[in-house]
Amino acid sequence: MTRFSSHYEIALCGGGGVGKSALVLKFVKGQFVEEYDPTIEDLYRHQFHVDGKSTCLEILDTAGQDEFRAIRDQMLHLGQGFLLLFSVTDRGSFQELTSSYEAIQRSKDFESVPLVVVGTKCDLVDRRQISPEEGKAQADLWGAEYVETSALDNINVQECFAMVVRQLRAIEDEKENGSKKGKGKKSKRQSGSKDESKKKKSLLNQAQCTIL
Ligand SMILES: Nc1nc2c(ncn2[C@@H]2O[C@H](COP(=O)(O)OP(=O)(O)OP(=O)(O)O)[C@@H](O)[C@H]2O)c(=O)[nH]1
Ligand SMILES: [Mg+2]
Repeated sequence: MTRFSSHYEIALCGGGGVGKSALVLKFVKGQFVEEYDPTIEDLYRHQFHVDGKSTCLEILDTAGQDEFRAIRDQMLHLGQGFLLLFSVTDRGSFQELTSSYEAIQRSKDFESVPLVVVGTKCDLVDRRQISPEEGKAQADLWGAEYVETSALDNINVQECFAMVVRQLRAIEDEKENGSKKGKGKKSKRQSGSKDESKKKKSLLNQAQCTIL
């Protein structure tokens, strides 16, 4: 049986005002934040259970506003898994997803990474501009999962973080099974990820941001 990591680093990306901070604050503190205060960069730590197993997440809440993009792009390589957010009420934020996706891809040298596309603010039914089908089709193109959330109504807030944790665990499972099959031989992917974990250490060690 695979011994999963006790902690993972997750980064939230997406355009300004799509609800990244509201989602993470609902997840970590259980509070919905009504006012919009653009993020430069914040870091959170939160322990929770996924499928009966405890895990600690270090969550990087990145800037969506253009003026802070450079800071965001410097930090993305620290993420192991990503939530890519747009607002279902804002087609512009859906179109902006591609540039966030490309920034993630660049930061990970174009290797595939655990990714969940998140359509936020699904409580705003009358203002919807993107259908679930359109959101899912985009996620499928990137080999990602798709989920819709509402930080206001507490819909799928825990679930979107659990989804990315499951993807990370599945990769660990795959690696462990691969190494058993390879009878101790190091695969290219394994040696790469070891280097990466050395280089990466922890978000908490490297982040210049506020830890909340
Ligand atoms: N109705 C509704 N409003 C939301 C939801 N999530 C966020 N909002 C509102 O949307 C606005 C922007 O939310 P933020 O979480 O600050 O957006 P952000 O993506 O962190 O923005 P940046 O930090 O600039 O990138 C705030 O006024 C929130 O109250 C939601 O699920 N439902
Ligand atoms: Mg924010």
